[in-house]
Amino acid sequence: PKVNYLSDYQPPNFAIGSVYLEFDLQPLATRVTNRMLLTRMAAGALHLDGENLQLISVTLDGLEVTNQCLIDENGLQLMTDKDQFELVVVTEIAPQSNTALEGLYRTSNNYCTQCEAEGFRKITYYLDRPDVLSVFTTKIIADKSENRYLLANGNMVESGDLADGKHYAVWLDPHKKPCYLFALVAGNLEKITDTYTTVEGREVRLEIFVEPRNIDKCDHAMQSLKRSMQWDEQRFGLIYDLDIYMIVAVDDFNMGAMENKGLNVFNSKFVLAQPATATDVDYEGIEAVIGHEYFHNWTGNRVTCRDWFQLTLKEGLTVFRDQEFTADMLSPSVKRIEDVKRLRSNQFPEDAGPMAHPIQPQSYIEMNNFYTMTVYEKGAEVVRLYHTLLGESGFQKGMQLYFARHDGQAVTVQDFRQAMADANAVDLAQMHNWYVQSGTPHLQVTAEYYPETKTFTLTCKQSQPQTKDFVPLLLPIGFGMLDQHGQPLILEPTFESAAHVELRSNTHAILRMTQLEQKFTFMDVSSPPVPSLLRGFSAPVKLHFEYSNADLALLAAADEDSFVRWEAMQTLLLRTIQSKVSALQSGSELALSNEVLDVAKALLEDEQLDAALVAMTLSLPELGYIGEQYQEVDVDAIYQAHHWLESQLAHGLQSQWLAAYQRCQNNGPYQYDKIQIAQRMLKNVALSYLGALPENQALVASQYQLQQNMTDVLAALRIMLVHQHAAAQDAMQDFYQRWQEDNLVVDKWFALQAQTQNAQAVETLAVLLQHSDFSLKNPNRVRSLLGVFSRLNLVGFHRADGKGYQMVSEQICLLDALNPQIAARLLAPFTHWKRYDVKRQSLMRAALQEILQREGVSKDVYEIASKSLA
Ligand code: BAL
Ligand code: ZN
Repeated sequence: PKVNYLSDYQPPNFAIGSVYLEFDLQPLATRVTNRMLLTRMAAGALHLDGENLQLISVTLDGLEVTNQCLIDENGLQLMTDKDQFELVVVTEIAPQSNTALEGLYRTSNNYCTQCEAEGFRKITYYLDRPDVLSVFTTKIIADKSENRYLLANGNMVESGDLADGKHYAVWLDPHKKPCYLFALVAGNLEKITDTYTTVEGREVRLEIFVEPRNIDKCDHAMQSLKRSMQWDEQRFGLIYDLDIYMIVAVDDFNMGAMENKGLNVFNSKFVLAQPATATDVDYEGIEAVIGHEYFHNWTGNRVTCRDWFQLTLKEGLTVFRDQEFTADMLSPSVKRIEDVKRLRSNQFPEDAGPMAHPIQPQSYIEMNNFYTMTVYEKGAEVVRLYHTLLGESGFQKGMQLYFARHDGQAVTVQDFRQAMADANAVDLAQMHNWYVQSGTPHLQVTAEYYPETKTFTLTCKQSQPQTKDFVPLLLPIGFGMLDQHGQPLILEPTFESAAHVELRSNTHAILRMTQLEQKFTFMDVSSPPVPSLLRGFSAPVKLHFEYSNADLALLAAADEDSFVRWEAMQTLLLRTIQSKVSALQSGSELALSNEVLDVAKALLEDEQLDAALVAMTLSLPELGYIGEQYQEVDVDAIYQAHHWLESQLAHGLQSQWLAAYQRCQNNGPYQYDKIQIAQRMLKNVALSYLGALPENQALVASQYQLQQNMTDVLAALRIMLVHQHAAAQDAMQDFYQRWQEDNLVVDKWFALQAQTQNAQAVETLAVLLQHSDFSLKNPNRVRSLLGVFSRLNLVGFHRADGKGYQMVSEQICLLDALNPQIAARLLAPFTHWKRYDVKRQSLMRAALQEILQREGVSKDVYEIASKSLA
């Protein structure tokens, strides 16, 4: 397959001033008439992208030229001398047969589209690239009884009835846009409506469309949309620009959602919620994704990407914006910790594996493979670096200049950096290195205290072992110092250090690291301090500092930064698990240290602390993150050690867990607010420890039976399953009976079983694959079962006889023929084969080889499988 390189970028040789699309919708033969006004920008033939299209005719300025077109599997080529002309291309497509869910397809008997990254070429021949911006008019014709609503981007300018039971609508989007932002939806949907009055006093109509059975689950999404609009005005000064904003929820969707101009299409997982069906995590996810897509209207749509290598320009920035939105709506500390966990569990492994790429990739075979944690989440961390370095007001000045310069343009990550630099009159050239180097950087810190001069010196070194010729990054390190009693110390940098130390308060500073190695020295330090490093997780690096367990206990109890407090306790827990892994491997005994128990006890008993932070601090590190610490992952030992520490903490703190559980009970109606969420979080962490002890089975069962809200129900159910409580199977059955008509809840039922690690995990998977509710055609169901099993069920997926690998790889092959994009996603756990023992390595490689050699393998799957075997 062809490889695309950033270095090959050439501007388009034609511009498309306007495009008029007419769709005559039929499930198996939709006719698309595409009328474009083209203007030559440079010499050469006209090449239009197109895939899987049946060409009917091509007309140039009224003359049919169909026979003069060269057609191949990638598109259509036409030679012409003209500099300006109208081209009309008529094609036919079959949305009903489109299982890849890219282009125009059917979902629950409705029509919808997904065009990013390169799906528009499956709808019609076009210059399918983000730097071709055009004004779109869309006419939709369809059977009226089956398609009550006909929707496209912009404002509806005309509609009416036609013969044969059909009707039509015409939509005009006044904003120039690339075709990846095109959308069309038609079907028998229902809607809820509301309005939002902008800060300028303009009224915007808000509409959320869903299948009729879901109409009572849209309120949270609507409230989230209104909060997003208000927040973007208040924090970024950005106002919505059309008279209408529509969201459509569909059950079959490859991504989470899509920011099409004025007509977002959403995976129903990120719209539908009621307390009985959705957890706190779901509610937060909905608010975040609604916000994310809304924020794209400026960062993505008004200013878009020059080419797909710039994807992080809009995604890193928009993820950063949605993170800040959630932080402002709920709790900044909790949100920061959640994001760091996500990054470490999902992006760090990607950056250490064969698919590692910089946030600005340099090449791709299939662009869909680069909608990654790296481009999105590490990209957001890099945007956060600008924010950390420039502060909120400097960052906002940079954003304003970015929009002033580039509104209506398709630009690059360099343009963003230049706006940040120019607006603040600073040199940010070194930030470039974050965009072109892959791999998680290591930050090695050592400290020296000099009693005679009362000075304290930190020596910081940055490196990236896998990156050849690593060049140093501009790396801000959040920093403070505590004395041996946990009191914060006043920071007094020496003259030489002062230029690189930015004091944000008396006790908190940003150390600006620009070299491979750098020293920072502080004066008037009366005794050896404990440094608090990387506060707020100020850069996406792996920090190495030789803390003693006592230092960690002190930081966990007393630091002013909640991330550092959380991190210190997590490191203590991680160390304990690692010691237990070693003990298991060498056949020796290990007892839990009092240190860990004492800190945990103090945190749990302090009722003044934020319950959410306590819950997160006392949750054990995730298995994947523990595995990350090892060159070779000993699956069984890690799982056993994790289990062991859980029961030690459960036993050692039983009365404290019970007290916390009772303290956090709330019998009032469900609210999605910071306080209730925090209470449920701590309550359910407490219950999960309690549930590890057989005597608490009744307590867990009664929480399930109360059926207060999905957060509590699901937590109880998970605990019952994990610890094999006597009532587990009955409860699972009850749950399925209750919710079998609700797809999103059935997804949870599949996911719960898929992630339960026990000796029968593979057999359970086999049974679930045969379940009548399982389907490879629904991406959410595939992710719930196969995605969850292969990512989170270490014991099952990595079963020593290779049955786990075999079962998943067979499904990947079947899926590749239907939906290559989702099939390629499922490969990720196989790509890390180098991290396992020799026997597992060879089983995983064999699975990859088999997948790769399959006849008709898609380029999506080919790219990932071949790169991971190379
Ligand atoms: N642009 C693809 C979906 C998203 O990131 O919003
Ligand atoms: Zn996005």
